[in-house]
Amino acid sequence: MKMTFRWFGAGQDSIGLKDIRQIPGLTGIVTSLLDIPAGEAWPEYRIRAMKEMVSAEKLEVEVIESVNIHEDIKLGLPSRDEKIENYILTMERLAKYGIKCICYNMMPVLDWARSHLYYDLPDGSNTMRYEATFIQNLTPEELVARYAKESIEMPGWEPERMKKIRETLAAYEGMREETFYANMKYFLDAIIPHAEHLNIKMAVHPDDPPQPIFGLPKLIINRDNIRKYLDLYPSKLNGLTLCTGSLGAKKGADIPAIIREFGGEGRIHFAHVRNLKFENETDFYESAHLTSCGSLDMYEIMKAFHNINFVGWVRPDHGRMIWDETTRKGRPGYGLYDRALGAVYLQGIWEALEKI
Ligand SMILES: [Mn+2]
Repeated sequence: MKMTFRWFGAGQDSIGLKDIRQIPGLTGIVTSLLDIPAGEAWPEYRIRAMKEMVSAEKLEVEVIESVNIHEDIKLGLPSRDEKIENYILTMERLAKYGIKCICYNMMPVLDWARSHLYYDLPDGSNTMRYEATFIQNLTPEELVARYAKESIEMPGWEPERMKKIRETLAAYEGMREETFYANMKYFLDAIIPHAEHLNIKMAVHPDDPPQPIFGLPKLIINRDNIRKYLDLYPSKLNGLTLCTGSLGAKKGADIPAIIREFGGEGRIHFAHVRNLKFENETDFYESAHLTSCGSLDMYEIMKAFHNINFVGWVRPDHGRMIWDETTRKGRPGYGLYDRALGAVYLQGIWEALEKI
């Protein structure tokens, strides 16, 4: 296991690489070029500059999260071919600079969604929360406006993209699950041969949360659908980002079993490991990483990774905002301190597993 930490990039993150470097046990960061719209090829000079900046702090960058998939690809529009060509160009350029894994997701229109970005917890910290009925009672525009008001820009919620939300939602209306899978297959058929040639591990991130919002198809949400997606192109390079918080937001999901099954086949390349606390069947808030703070058993999750001899990248995921972080305007879920505590906690479990 290699412990990493998400950094949003120069000018995009209020947390600096110098601070991240002081978190014990990290090998590197996971980053992206957030200002480049989905569908465009990443310029080589930008990749080089990012790589140099990270290397200067003696941190590795081997994982990109994310190179986003243009909506035309998910919808299967004729214009998808040009976007796929740009995607492959980006993969080639990233490989040249030592990138070994690309995380992406197949969520239609909306990226991840929460009802509350700063939900107060009794200990004085705050965190993100998902309340199903709250979201169901909002229009898409209201949800977007809510995010715009409460927060700085968040990845996946770029204002330009959100302006067209009604139009994009309409494009998905009536789209059958099988069509969506066929569009995904078209994409994988095009890119995985290049991933094999470049030795870049492609790691799809599950849909978050694992339930439909505004009637949009949500497919990568459970064991069976992950199997279906990975079977669309049976190559080890067509793999998974195992996100405990996304898959775990469906009550009863057996995450250790999913890790053993797909990890045992070498199909898990990257992992987001975090906890959440259920308030009822569908609603939850994002708790501190410890097992005792949430509803997921983090020891069993790390044990499953240990059992499969996981050698990929792990990062702590969303944390609470603690120690007055909110006033510094960190991105919701991506403060420094609680994620740093999470990184150290997960490494503590791992050390114990190694020594048993
Ligand atoms: Mn995740």
